Amino acid sequence: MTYSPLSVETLGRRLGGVAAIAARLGADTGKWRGREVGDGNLNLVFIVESDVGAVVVKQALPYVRLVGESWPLPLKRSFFEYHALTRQARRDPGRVPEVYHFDEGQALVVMEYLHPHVILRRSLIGGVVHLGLGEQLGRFLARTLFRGSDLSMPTAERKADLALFADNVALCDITEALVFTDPYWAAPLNRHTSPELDGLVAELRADVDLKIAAQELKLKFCAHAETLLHGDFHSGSIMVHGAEARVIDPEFAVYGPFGFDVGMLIANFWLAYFAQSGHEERAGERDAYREWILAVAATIWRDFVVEFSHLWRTERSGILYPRALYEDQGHGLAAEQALGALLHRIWQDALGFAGMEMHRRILGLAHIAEFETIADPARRAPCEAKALKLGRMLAVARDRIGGLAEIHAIARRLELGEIG
Ligand code: SR1
Ligand code: MG
Repeated sequence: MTYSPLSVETLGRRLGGVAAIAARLGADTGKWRGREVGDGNLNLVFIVESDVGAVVVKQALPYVRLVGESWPLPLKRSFFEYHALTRQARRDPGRVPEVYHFDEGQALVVMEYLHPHVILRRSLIGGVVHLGLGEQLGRFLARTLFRGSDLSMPTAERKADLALFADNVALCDITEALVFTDPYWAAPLNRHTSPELDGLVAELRADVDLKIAAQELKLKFCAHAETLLHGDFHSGSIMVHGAEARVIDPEFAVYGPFGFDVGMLIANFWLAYFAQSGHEERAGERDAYREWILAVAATIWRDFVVEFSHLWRTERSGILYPRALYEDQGHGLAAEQALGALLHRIWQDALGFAGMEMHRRILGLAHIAEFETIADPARRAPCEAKALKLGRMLAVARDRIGGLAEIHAIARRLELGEIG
């Protein structure tokens, strides 16, 4: 059958014959209840339930949902999502939804319904704490990034994956344009809180050091194929329930630099930090929550380092930094030194990517609910301005920033209006 988008009405007829789905919902499609719940920028997402079970059906549309049919987008992104999910499931078991069925022609993935999980952004807007969040996300980053690289994989397998994901051209193109280029000029699809931010936006577009930083980071993203990335790792790609976090939506998966996913994710916590004052009914009522957000960011990095270092010492079986050259020659200390240098470079890259993400979510096409749900522009703009300023510092000074404590001290002072 040629590709055709699903609808609530056609779900039963189109999917009823798939054994893996019938095994979960029952074979009587008359008892299936479907609803479309997609609120992302690209795809259709259905929850299909019956009295005996539930599944999620995610189907790519041949265009960008956020923009419409004027922006065509290959269906093949569903293929990349499926392949990324299978690899992430092996590299960090239990952290991504289980895949029940993949249909390449229909560009659809049927997977585990995470319930009663919600998108992490909703919690960050609502002021909800999730214990263990930073630990789980830091470990996921370390495990997927280390195990997807030449530090760990048999190199023939790694090169085959590099070739497979290299075809994810259209989604890379979105990132290359929307993250690294468009925020820094008056690109047609850009928008920002106007007129409140007009002055700052003009300043940033005139900032040549920032433009250079953005293109240096774009070069890393395009050309440094170090490991398999999630590729779109923000708080809309994480579902949470209590103390459990699950990672979804890796359709932007591609080989890229270790620091990319790390920086994009941590940036989303810093964005949420600056959004809090727009959601407070009384000034200061979210002080403790703000501190929790910074603590999560710090824990992500800390546990990324801890787990990555553990894997370096126990699973370094790829062609890079071979044990034969280090430990087996009595040069264990040199291996530790090499690890430290690599982590330091990942840290600097991550800060740069974080700066880009903080800018594009305020200046570009794809904004985030943390800010968008602050209805009053007079309240939203100061939150966004603080994030833009921190983002600029991270991008331009990424090789001169000591540690998270330094960044968080600056974030607090920006928040309090002590610096601007
Ligand atoms: C046109 S797509 C815009 C954004 O949505 C996705 O979630 C990615 O973040 C992309 O950059
Ligand atoms: Mg997504």
